[in-house]
Amino acid sequence: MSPVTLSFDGNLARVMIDNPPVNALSKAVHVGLLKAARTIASRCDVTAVILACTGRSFVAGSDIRELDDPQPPYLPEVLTAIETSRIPWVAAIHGTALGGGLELAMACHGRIADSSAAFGLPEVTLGIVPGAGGTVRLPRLVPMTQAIEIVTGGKPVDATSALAMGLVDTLSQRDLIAEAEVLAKGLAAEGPGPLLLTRPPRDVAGIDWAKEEARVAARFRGATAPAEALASLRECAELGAAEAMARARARFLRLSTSAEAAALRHIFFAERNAGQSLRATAGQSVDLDLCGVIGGGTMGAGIAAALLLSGSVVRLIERDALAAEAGRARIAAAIETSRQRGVLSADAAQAALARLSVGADYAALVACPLVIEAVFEDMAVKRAVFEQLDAVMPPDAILASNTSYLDVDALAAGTWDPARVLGLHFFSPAHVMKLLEVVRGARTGPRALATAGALARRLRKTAVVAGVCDGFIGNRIMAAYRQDCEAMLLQGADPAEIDAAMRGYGFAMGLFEVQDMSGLDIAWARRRALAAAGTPSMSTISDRLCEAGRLGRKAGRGWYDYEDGKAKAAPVVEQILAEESARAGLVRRDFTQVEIMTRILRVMQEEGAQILAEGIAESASDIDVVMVAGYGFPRHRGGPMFQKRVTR
Ligand code: T1G
Repeated sequence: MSPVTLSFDGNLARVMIDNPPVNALSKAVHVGLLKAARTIASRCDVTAVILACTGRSFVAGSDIRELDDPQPPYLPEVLTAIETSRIPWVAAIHGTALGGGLELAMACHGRIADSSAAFGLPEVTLGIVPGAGGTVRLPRLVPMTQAIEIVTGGKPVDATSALAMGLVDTLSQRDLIAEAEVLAKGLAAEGPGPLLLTRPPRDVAGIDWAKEEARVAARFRGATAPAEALASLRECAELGAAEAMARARARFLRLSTSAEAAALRHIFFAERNAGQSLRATAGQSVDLDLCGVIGGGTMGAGIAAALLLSGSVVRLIERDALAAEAGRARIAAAIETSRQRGVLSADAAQAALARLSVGADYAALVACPLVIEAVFEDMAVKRAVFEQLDAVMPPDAILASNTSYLDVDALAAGTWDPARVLGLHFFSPAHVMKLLEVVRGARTGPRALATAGALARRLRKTAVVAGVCDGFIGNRIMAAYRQDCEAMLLQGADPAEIDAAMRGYGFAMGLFEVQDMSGLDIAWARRRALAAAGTPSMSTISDRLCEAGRLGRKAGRGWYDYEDGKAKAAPVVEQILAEESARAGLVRRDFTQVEIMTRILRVMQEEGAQILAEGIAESASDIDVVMVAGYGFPRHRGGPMFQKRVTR
């Protein structure tokens, strides 16, 4: 059964694509569209064509699964058949028109959209460039500066913006298909008009391409696709349409087989496959319209803000009224930054805050089907919270801890029903970061797991299931490579060399820059607590820095000295490294960037393999999702386990 159907209503042809879940352009859709175009071309009674999609959206792009083995007929052939039709085609767009879907719409002679539609060319997020004329047709519809942002940024634009820039002809007011038919009949009456490709690109005269190239390179450090996409746009401005199309297609085919494209396709599906076990669980989620949060510090406030932004009513409990009000202020600030970033309107922000109540009495939580604690990261403190919860909460409430490494089984063991206890490890800022580690305790039940899955979907987060161990998945891998980096410091490397190697690989910041930014004292306090509990954890160098008051950027000195906000090599640190190397009996030697990064990757991969072997992670791709979404691993590298697979 073809995913493309053709029907006739008088002299109007209707071409419908029905290829769930997102009407991706598969080979079968190409075949169906080509067949429909040829049938329509053979009919002398047809005067206009409507192209639309069933389901939730217009075409969301080529089927990504077919990109590494494309089969004819290829999309450009389909688009040419439509574009050169003597009968006008009108695309009726709802939902999203992305990638090949927008290229398909631009090959039509007219475009109408409903006001909720979004339009984009996200190919660069997959390590490729538009492969079916997007970089040649788009600048003939919209000004080049806007085409540059859409193509190199990969982000969608909304319907209002699309209308304003000329990407669509009109927005439907009531009935998209009926109004599309009116537009089509109007085009039929006017005649087909000049082909889009015969028009010049818009507003290219003032473009400083060298400046654009520098800007794109700086903005998308390490990734090649955005720069390649800009090159296609420049060719559109400087060459004829046919030559520019041919070059863009060649560039698309070359990039489709690149390591970067393979990595980005991997992580695209890895993110969508993560947390599958949460969807598969037989349990039933609790209602998330009312949630409780305990602790209004950075994490608690971020979690409360995320819940409020999702539409939930939130009850925040702190140790006293003063702390509760401080928590409210933090939550208000988080929602205000979301408003300033355009995530929500001023009215919606006000309504969100109106759904928040704060206090110091656990009794206020009784009606909450889910309570998330985010108090100080100390087992005794958290145990006390769970004891209080156990005393007041009804038996079917789910109790979650935001702990980032503590033993969730130990917390659960202190409650009368461990099945309702699990970990929900958010990443700061919790209302922004997409990753959520769902820590499944040995006795966590299906309702708790189903609730975690529903919560992740509600908050539009990517949930990864982790078993209980010190650090779960991400923090455990980070602890492993941090330990090896400090070993390299003793063997002769310096912090700047290690940070440079990581930046060169594509990390936004290196390990020691990150530590200085977040503060060395947090890990120091944990090491001292572990030592006091009889499980010392080595980090001699870092301990000496903290003892010397070198707590990081906030103290003006850490691994680096800071002057006017700029990091400089610190002679004190070099002295400490020399002393500690001597104390360890090591002769310091030089390290190359390749050796540093190879070693960091190997340690990540070995720890990841151990995490898999212990059943802490459900798949290697889940580990990649955690490291990319939560620990800065460069997305265009796909993750440490993907790198292990491709560089065997
Ligand atoms: N191909 C194949 N499957 C896709 C897909 C695609 N393009 N897009 C989504 N899916 C699947 C996804 O794996 C999931 O499957 C389900 O649809 C729902 O997706 C020639 C070459 C459209 C904004 O990059 O951005 O066109 O897990 O969970 O959150 O120049 O999907 O249910 O089995 O993400 O509502 C360009 C990618 C391709 C768009 C919807 N297009 N997709 O988000 O649902 S390259 C893209 C998205 C191209 C041309 C080039 C999002 C979405 P399952 P979801 P969502």
